[in-house]
Amino acid sequence: MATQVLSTTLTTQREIAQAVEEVFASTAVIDIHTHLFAPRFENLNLWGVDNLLTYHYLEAELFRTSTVRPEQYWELDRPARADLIWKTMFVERAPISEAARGAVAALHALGLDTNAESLEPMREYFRDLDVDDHINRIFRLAGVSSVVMTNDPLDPEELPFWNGSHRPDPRFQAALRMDRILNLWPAHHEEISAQGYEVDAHASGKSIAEVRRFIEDWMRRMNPVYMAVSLPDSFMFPADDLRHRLLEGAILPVSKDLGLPLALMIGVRRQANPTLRLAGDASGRANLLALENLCRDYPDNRFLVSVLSRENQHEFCVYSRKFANMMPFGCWWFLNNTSVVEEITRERLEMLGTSFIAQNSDARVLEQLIYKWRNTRRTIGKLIADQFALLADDGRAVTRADIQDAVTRLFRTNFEVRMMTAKR
Ligand code: RAT
Ligand code: ZN
Repeated sequence: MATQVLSTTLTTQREIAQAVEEVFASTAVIDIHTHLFAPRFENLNLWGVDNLLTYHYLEAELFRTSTVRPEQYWELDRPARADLIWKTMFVERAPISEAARGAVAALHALGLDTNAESLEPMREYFRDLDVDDHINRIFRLAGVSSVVMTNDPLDPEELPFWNGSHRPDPRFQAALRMDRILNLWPAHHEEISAQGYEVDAHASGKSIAEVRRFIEDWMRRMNPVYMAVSLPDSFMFPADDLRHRLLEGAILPVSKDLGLPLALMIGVRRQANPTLRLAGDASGRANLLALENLCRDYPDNRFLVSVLSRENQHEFCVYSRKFANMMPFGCWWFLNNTSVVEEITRERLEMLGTSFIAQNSDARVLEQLIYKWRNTRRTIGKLIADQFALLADDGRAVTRADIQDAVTRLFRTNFEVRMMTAKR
């Protein structure tokens, strides 16, 4: 784009809105938290209509819409589940919820008939695709340059793919996820022992040092861009618990020494309704004093933070103003709906300017990138345009370069540069 155009002053609200739309359309984002997998992870790399429709956000809605009981649903194979969801939520009624509308947007973007009664023509379409080309096409359609996966070194399904040599795929970066270690130690510590580390049920003796060695070894194997954990609404730090000892003795020191951010995703109530499996998690208000204590007491550590409860968002913004070692990111999970994204992102723009990471998709199925990023561009685009229109009104010349700079920070460099540069 010519410098002249970049430096032209935009005066009307309309010019500003149009420039934001154009800048957004031409800026590929980095999707810093997803559950997608590179093709080398074979069956973990989810794509296609059956996976798209059996997304757990849609499954949760199915049980409100249909009389099918969870135990009956889980007995079906994936195509039968997808057929049921399609019939109930897309054929028999208009799919107006955010997740349902999203599936429509993704299928429509691929040229598929979203009014079809049967899924067969769509299955036919996906059957013939070359996975690698398809990934490139979806990234292009979604305006995404790379995504960060969620990689758990204790996940038995994932483990086999980390053995031996693999060529890194620049489209998919790793993130070392530690939920099983930090939240579910009693059930999973033996899997750490099975990998050759001397740990016990109480994390006593050499355990903490061994967890550190375990994490460092996995760092070398995965080359992650950050370490991550999701935490319950009851999370507290400091605390007289095992999680505290693991964080203090192993995770925080490794994160600091390797210069790798620790992502804290706070406020999930796992398995509020276990019969719904992955769809059974809920959200709860957390005590953000834990965040204050961590950010203040570990000033040389960097934290990427997302908070799940809407009720926590204002204080979260305030804390973000206090701690430069903390980078807020995204509108997570139950927050990733137009109305809530609008509300909390507007407040972040007002209180933090462009010093946060505006969104991530949390996609689990490749094609979801299309709708999640389309929604984000549409919703957050308006908010950015509003801020610039107010700025122009207040007497500052606004240029396309200003807008490009804001969008690049919010969707790329606050992660790529501010979070990643200290990585060794
Ligand atoms: O958004 C989701 O798909 C959730 O199920 C969770 O995976 C959440 O995003 C997480 O990373 O824990
Ligand atoms: Zn997630």
